[in-house]
Amino acid sequence: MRPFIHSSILVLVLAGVLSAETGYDAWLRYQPIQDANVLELYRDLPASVVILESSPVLKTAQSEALRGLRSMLGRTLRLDNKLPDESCILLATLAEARQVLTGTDLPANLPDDGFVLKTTAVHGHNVVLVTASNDSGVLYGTFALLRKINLHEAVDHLDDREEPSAPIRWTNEWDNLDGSIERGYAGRSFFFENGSVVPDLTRAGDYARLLASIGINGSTINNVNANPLVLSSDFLPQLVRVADALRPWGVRMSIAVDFSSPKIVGHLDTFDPLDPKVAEWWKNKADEIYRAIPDLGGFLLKADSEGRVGPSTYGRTHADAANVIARALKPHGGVLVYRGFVYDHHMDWRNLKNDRARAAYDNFAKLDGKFDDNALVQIKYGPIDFQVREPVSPLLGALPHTNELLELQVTQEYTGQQRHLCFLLPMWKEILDFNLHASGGDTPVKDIVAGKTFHRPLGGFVAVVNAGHDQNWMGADLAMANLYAFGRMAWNTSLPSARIVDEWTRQTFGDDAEVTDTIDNLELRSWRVYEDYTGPLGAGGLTDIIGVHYGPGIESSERNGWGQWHRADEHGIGMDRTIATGTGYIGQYSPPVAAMYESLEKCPDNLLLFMHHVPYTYVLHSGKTVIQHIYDSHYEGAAEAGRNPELWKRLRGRIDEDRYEAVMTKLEYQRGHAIVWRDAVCNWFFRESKIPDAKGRVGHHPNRIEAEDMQFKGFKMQAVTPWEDASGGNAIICPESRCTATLTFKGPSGWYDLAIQYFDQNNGKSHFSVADGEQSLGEWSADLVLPSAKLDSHTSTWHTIRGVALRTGDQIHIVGVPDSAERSAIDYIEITPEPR
Ligand code: GCW
Repeated sequence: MRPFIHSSILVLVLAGVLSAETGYDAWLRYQPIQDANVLELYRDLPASVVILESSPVLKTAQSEALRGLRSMLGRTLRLDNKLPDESCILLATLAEARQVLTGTDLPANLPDDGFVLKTTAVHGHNVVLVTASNDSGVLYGTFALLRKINLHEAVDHLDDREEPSAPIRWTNEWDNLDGSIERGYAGRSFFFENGSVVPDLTRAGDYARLLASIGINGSTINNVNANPLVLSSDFLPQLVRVADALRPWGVRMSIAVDFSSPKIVGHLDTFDPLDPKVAEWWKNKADEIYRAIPDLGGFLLKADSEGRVGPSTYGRTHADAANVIARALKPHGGVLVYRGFVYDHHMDWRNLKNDRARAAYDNFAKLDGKFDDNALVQIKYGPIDFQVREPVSPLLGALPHTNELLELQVTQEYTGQQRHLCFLLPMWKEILDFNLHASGGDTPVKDIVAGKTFHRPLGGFVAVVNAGHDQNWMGADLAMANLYAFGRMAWNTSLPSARIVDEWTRQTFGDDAEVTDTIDNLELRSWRVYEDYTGPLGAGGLTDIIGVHYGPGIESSERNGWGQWHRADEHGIGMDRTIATGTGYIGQYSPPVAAMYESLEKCPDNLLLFMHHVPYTYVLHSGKTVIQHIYDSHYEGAAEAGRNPELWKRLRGRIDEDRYEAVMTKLEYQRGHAIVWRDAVCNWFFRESKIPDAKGRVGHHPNRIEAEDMQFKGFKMQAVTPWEDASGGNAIICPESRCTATLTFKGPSGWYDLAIQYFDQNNGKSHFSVADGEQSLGEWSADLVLPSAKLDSHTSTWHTIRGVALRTGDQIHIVGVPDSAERSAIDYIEITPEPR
């Protein structure tokens, strides 16, 4: 018998116990390398890491190198501030490197933030050089070096040069000063609470570290629906603290401002952008802020949109509004970002020529060339609003003389709010690679927004992230891939999706092949799967448009002024946006693109209903009718989402238990909610079109027993609105303190899975239990955080009890115990033979 446990095993066991995986470290876990062959790759790595100047960002780079190498290689390097008489890792700007590495061939220049990794030598000693034209570039190079090691790549003969695709790579955070986050799905703000900046900004600094590691160089920290108070002099010291927290990571803070600030904060009698008093006010305000925060990135402005005031108050243009602020920022090197998301949300829905999709182009294309050089127009990728499928915004191709930013969303506002897995990089890549033929030739979106196509001085990429206080930043472990992907894509628009996701998986979960294959595959399929069970053929807008944008709400988009119309009726579906007979939207594209969309024959199926109104019987390129496509895609998508828990199961024991369980819970939830989506959409279109599903599925659920068909004690029937949010349009609710619903099992004896569809509101935590006769089968609390206090498609949830032995004639009882306003509502139970 061996008397001792080997000490390295003990260390490992302890490390496993001590470091519960919360997801906080995200892709920067720097997992210790165990494999001796891999460790061997780094055996000759130098023992010291050197910086020659102690700027905050270079110091950050040095300590990050120490941290990463210590964690991955188990080695603690020496920190030096001059070249030692031995080999070293040198983190230096080009100017510094030139002075000490006289014999090394260094690039004459590099664009800001670009870097070089190079293995070289000085006085016979090996030097691993990370160099760049600015400090941030050195930091990005350091992260690149660490990433290589994290991915187990050799680093002994380095000769890499990387340049960012575009100068601006920012996040927008829609954080309110009260600590809430608009369209945030990961808890409260880590910047603000109760009208102030939080006392402890550690978390903000850790967030900046994550951003820096993927090359993001700026962050707008407050909601575009801006509180004017951010510009009050009293608030400035607080902003200074946030800027201080982000600065060591090379992340420049910027702020969203309210256009009426000269009046509200400055007490002028006007905010007319052409009034000299107003210009003076903006100038003084910028001077004041830059005295305190010299590296502020600039201001972001949402004006004349969704109730925000803007230049229209005085009959001025968006360019007038942008320029008055841009000129105030210019002397300080700041930029003014003006949102292109301007539309009328009181449009008359009866007028078939009205079209929200036209708005951005109609508002801005005519102003091309009128914006100052340090102003940018930030344009959402599609003409509507972050839908699961939209064509590329035509405005992106219509501003050759204006700086542009492409706006994407990491926060999954319309794509499942992080409760559903939806990895958006494949969508973003389609957008980036889309050829707008803006100047007749090849002009992919990625080159236009980077400023390359039209030789603009500024340009780039922005993502609305809305990271929050939840341990894992986005509220879901797998959703973090979207943040990682945004940064990597903005840094290098040519990196393939598969490469980016695989980098993320390896760094986040380790390099076990089963783990990487499973997670990469789940992520890469997930956007298509989500699109399949939510929105068909570019129709968009099948969610609850005027509410929380989460579950299905097929008609919510219609008969109101918000303009996300799909115009489905008993005959057909889709918006006619053609030049010939429709809203003329298609005419906003260049001729080759317009010709593709205008023609029914050439229009791709996946955007058909965005561009055309067609009957349900219209036959797609796929050979299916539109209605059959709607049914099939929803059934296929839900079935695919339904398989995800099974796939995830393979990872039990291969990753840490904490994240295994957390992800499994999410995937199980998604499986049930995908069915809510499938049924609501299919039932609604069946009722409307009256065309049955050729495969006989819609409206037929052989394993389903409606709650209203059970025998109940205490429960009462309740109609659900809209009707498609509940199976059969009805649920049962418990108005008493405890209610029971009973059914007699009529199937053959055997093994079954039971799924109970219930409603988990956010105004109570009711309790459910299920029993077979006297024997308990399971119990749970309805305690998910879902965005509604009603019986509806947002709260409809299911709970599965697997592997139950049932006999014909068994009595199954479901007991509900309500809590507060949540009345233990049940929609149905599904009893399915256990899959073999
Ligand atoms: O998508 C919509 C959101 C709003 C948001 C707006 C915008 C911040 O539903 O919550 O407001 O877009 O982008 O300005």
